[in-house]
Amino acid sequence: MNKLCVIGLGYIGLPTAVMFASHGLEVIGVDINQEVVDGLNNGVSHVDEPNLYETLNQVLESGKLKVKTSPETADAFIIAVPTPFTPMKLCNLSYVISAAESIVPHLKKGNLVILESTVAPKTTEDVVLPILAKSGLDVGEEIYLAHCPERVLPGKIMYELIHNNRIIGGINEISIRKAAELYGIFVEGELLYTNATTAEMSKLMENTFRDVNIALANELTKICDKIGINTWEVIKLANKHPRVNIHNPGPGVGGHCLAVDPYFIIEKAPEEAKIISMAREINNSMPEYVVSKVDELLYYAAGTPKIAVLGITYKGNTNDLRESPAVEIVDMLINKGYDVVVYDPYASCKRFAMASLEDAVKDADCMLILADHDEFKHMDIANITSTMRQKIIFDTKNCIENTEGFDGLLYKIGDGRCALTRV
Ligand code: SAJ
Repeated sequence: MNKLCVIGLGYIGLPTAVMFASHGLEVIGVDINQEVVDGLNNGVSHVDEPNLYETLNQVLESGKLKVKTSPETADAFIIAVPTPFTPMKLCNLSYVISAAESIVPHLKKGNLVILESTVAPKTTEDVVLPILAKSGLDVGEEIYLAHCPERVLPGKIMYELIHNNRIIGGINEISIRKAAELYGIFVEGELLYTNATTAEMSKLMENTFRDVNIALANELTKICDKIGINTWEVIKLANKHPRVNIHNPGPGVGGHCLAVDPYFIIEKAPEEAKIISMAREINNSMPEYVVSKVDELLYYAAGTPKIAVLGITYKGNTNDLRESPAVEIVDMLINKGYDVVVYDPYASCKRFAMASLEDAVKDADCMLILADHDEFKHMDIANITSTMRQKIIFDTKNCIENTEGFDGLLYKIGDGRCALTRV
């Protein structure tokens, strides 16, 4: 195995291409976006990931990685293109299909094709395989096909690519062997062999497991709220049991994985996927729940209350806005007539009024924390809130640790207190 073509140079494809190139393969990175290709050829990465930049420049300089807009012949092809969901919450395979079609003219006997993109079960066998067969080669006998889903966490991609276990889901034994040979070049975690459809389902279930468990925590929050007890205390005590791990409630579930992958299972078995569907519904209901709590907290506020939103990303310490519940919450608050100003040290959103922390908080009636950036955890709360009109903090991420000197109201999601009566 000498030459590899990676189709799709996004969050996963680019680090993967760089990783293989830095381990000695001749890699052709392909992206349909000319701007991305031009940028990379000038050493500018559109993916901001720790430790990626240096290695990227090394492999570009050494010529091990070449970046272009169309594929060419190689020994192996990796497809790592996005699989967004359609408005009907179905897996949109258009990028996977066009990526697979783009390599067909370049396929030759002995080639290996890997699908890394997260897809609904059976996509490798029912969608990708027939496309590759158009080459006239026998898929399974003359060319090999596997689904090897990525499982890395943004922010730790370069580390996790090497150290995580990797599922190798081949359409037959020889495909598994060939794919294992490829990933064995740099993967230090365990290589886990299975068939393609099982690999697809395992990847989806990892994120679905997390989504369902977060839904359980969010449901618990609503229940504790009704009963009048503190959710965080319940979770802390229950998690003292050695086999219990209740997740954290919050303003909802975002990102391109947990908020998307469960739908790919629901799509295949809507009647059976009851808990999975319900979990999606519960997590999707959290923005509305947060807004109802803001309404309660600001019930007595005069005029048009000003809300300073801290954090617009889908989770802490990232600039990623995809499926962010915070964006939905801000939209809802604006539609309700609140004056909303957003501060985020990592990201900006053109649709909203963004400001510095000081300006966002000045004269505000409520500080609403929607992402747990480290910066927020260690804020000097007493000082920062001193210019607020009403010192009300609503912490939906339970991230404020130090309240020394703060004389206002700190309300946390799952607090169990009626927000209205506390003001
Ligand atoms: N969240 C909660 N409560 C929690 C944990 C998370 O409300 O207790 C929220 C977060 O705020 C965020 C969302 O869930 O909005 C998702 O965050 P996350 O950190 O759980 O997941 P991702 O989407 O950043 O990354 C996941 C990871 N999957 C798992 O941990 C099973 C990662 O390993 C995968 O590679 C990635 O999805 C992916 O690409 O599939």
